[in-house]
Amino acid sequence: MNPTEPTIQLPGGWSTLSPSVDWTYYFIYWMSVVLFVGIIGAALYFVWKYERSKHPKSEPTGHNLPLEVGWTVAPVIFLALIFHWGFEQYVSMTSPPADTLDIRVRGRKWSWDFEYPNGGHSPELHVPVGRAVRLLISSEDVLHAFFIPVFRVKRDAVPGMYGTLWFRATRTGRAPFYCAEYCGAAGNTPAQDGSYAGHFNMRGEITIQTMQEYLTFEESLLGPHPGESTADWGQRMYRENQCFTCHSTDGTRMAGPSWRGLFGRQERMSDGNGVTVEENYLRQSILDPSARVVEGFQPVMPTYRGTLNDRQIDAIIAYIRTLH
Ligand code: HEC
Ligand SMILES: [Cu+2]
Repeated sequence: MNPTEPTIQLPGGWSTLSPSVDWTYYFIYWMSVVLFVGIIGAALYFVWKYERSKHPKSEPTGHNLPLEVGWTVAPVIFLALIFHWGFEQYVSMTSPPADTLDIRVRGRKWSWDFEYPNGGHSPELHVPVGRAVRLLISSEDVLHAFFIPVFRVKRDAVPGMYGTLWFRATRTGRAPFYCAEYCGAAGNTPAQDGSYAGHFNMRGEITIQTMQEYLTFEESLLGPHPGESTADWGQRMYRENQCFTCHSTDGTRMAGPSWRGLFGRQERMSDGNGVTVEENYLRQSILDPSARVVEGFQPVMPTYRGTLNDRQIDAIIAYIRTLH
């Protein structure tokens, strides 16, 4: 289905849902225009034509059955049609196809966080063109609503439950999204950097791109932040992947060995062999933890194969090297 051009009333329609939504909208709109002009026009005409002073002796003529049946049945047919289209569209809007690409959308005062299938987070929303995308929407505080006008989709973000919506974009480009539920403001006092915070901050632009570009973006989320050194990125991986629940960096013994002074250390494995800790050993410990178990510890570490990619493992090793 082709994208549609913007009009005075509606932005361009960029999803497979938009043509039928727009058709229903314009049908109701033009029906209202015709009825408004017709009814008000007829009323004015009759006021003029049947003015009391022109017909001083006239009496009411009683019923006109065909006319009354007609003006009851005709609107009922139109309303039934509108209901039918609306219901049909509601059903297709709420039943995504089976193979959607799922992105988590979290609203909070006053920003959105998008979490991609590979676990990467970003304040930016990128989606591939032509692929069915499902948004899983939730809120961390108050009511928000996620609204993408070009796709003709909107969904409340309700604390304590998930809302979903789906769409299939029909063209690439950038288009605005909004929070469509007033969610408060921080008051009239600007923050230290001079900015005001509130509901109006929860708008942004969705980027619709080819699958290749989208995958590149998604992959980049797993890399270092701009300006972050490899070791700092590794430290962030240590936090984000919760390695800290078993590994300290200050020498404290937890469920796993501390990372302090780990690099270059001589260690004894539970099979009695000795190891000097270097890159290949660390890499194997992360991808295949039960291959060589440090003496005195239980083999409880999960594998991070498929969770951490090569660059992330390099970054963690760079971080470990800084822990003397
Ligand atoms: C559930 C607890 C647990 C978590 C979570 C955990 N580990 Fe471990 N880790 C262990 C244990 C126990 C050992 C020692 C036994 C072994 O070698 O398997 C260990 C050993 C290691 C070693 C070898 C240490 C040495 O002294 O030789 C490395 C490197 C390591 N883990 C990296 C990581 C990284 C990176 C993460 C996070 C991405 C992580 N671990 C998360 C429990 C954990
Ligand atoms: Cu909001």
